[in-house]
Amino acid sequence: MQLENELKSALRDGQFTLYYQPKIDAVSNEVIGAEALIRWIHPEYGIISPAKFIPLAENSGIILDIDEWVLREACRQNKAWQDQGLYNFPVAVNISARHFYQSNLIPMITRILEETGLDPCYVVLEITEGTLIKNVNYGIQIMEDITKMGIRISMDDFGTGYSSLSQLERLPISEMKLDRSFIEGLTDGSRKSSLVRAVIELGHHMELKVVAEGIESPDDLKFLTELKCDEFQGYFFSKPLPGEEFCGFIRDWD
Ligand code: G
Ligand code: G
Ligand code: MN
Ligand code: NA
Repeated sequence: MQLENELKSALRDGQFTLYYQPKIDAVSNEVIGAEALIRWIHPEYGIISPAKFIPLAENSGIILDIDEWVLREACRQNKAWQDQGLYNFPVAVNISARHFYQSNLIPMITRILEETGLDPCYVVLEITEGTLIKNVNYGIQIMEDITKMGIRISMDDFGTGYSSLSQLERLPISEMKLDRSFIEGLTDGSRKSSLVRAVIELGHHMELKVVAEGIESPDDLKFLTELKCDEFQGYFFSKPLPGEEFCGFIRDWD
């Protein structure tokens, strides 16, 4: 409860920061995107994981302000790095389920794009399958409004939540991110690897890019490459990094 009460002042006092984790193209081996991940630098407790405070923020409603701050900061930073000639690739931002159905979502996104001058083609919104449980028809309508703006949508934690395959075909998404649990402990010829292969094929039949999260080892990379995954994200390439370090990572990458 105490942390929950501190969220508002934390936002006001600038205690949140974004880390960035690169996404790597399976074929070209180039960095082709980054996911922005929030961290709370607490004056007393140090770095607090979003796994801990995002649920509290959703509870208290302050998540709307946090999501807005994250989107603005990610767009501002992406535009600044592009202007500095560092790169040209999209930034992916997580939108909480609670925020998704707010009527101010689209106006908020529009305003932030205007303010920051970032082209919408450089923004990806990551939503989880669970977001659609509430109301799939309305959810799809919102997704369509977002994609009409030129923003792409990625289905995060794919395979762990709603997973209604009958609806998948209706979703205006451009990418599915296979949840880490699919990648953990993959071995050749196992039932799990058959499942992952089938899911990746399904994604490709739906004309989606398939991203594997949680790539931690050369073996993970080898398996997922063989299974024709399109993009990778994980500690094997890089942990989520503070902005400065992320710049260094991009400069050194080849
Ligand atoms: O970065 P980390 O692996 O600790 O993130 C833990 C969880 O918090 C993940 O489920 C991630 O999607 C979520 N998360 C991270 N950053 C954000 C954010 O900026 N907004 C929202 N809504 N969730 C986030
Ligand atoms: O739920 P979402 O996919 O948005 O959350 C991403 C989370 O996964 C972040 O908290 C990030 O720190 C974490 N993460 C990223 N790469 C790896 C990895 O290779 N292994 C593990 N265990 N976690 C990872
Ligand atoms: Mn995500
Ligand atoms: Na995920």
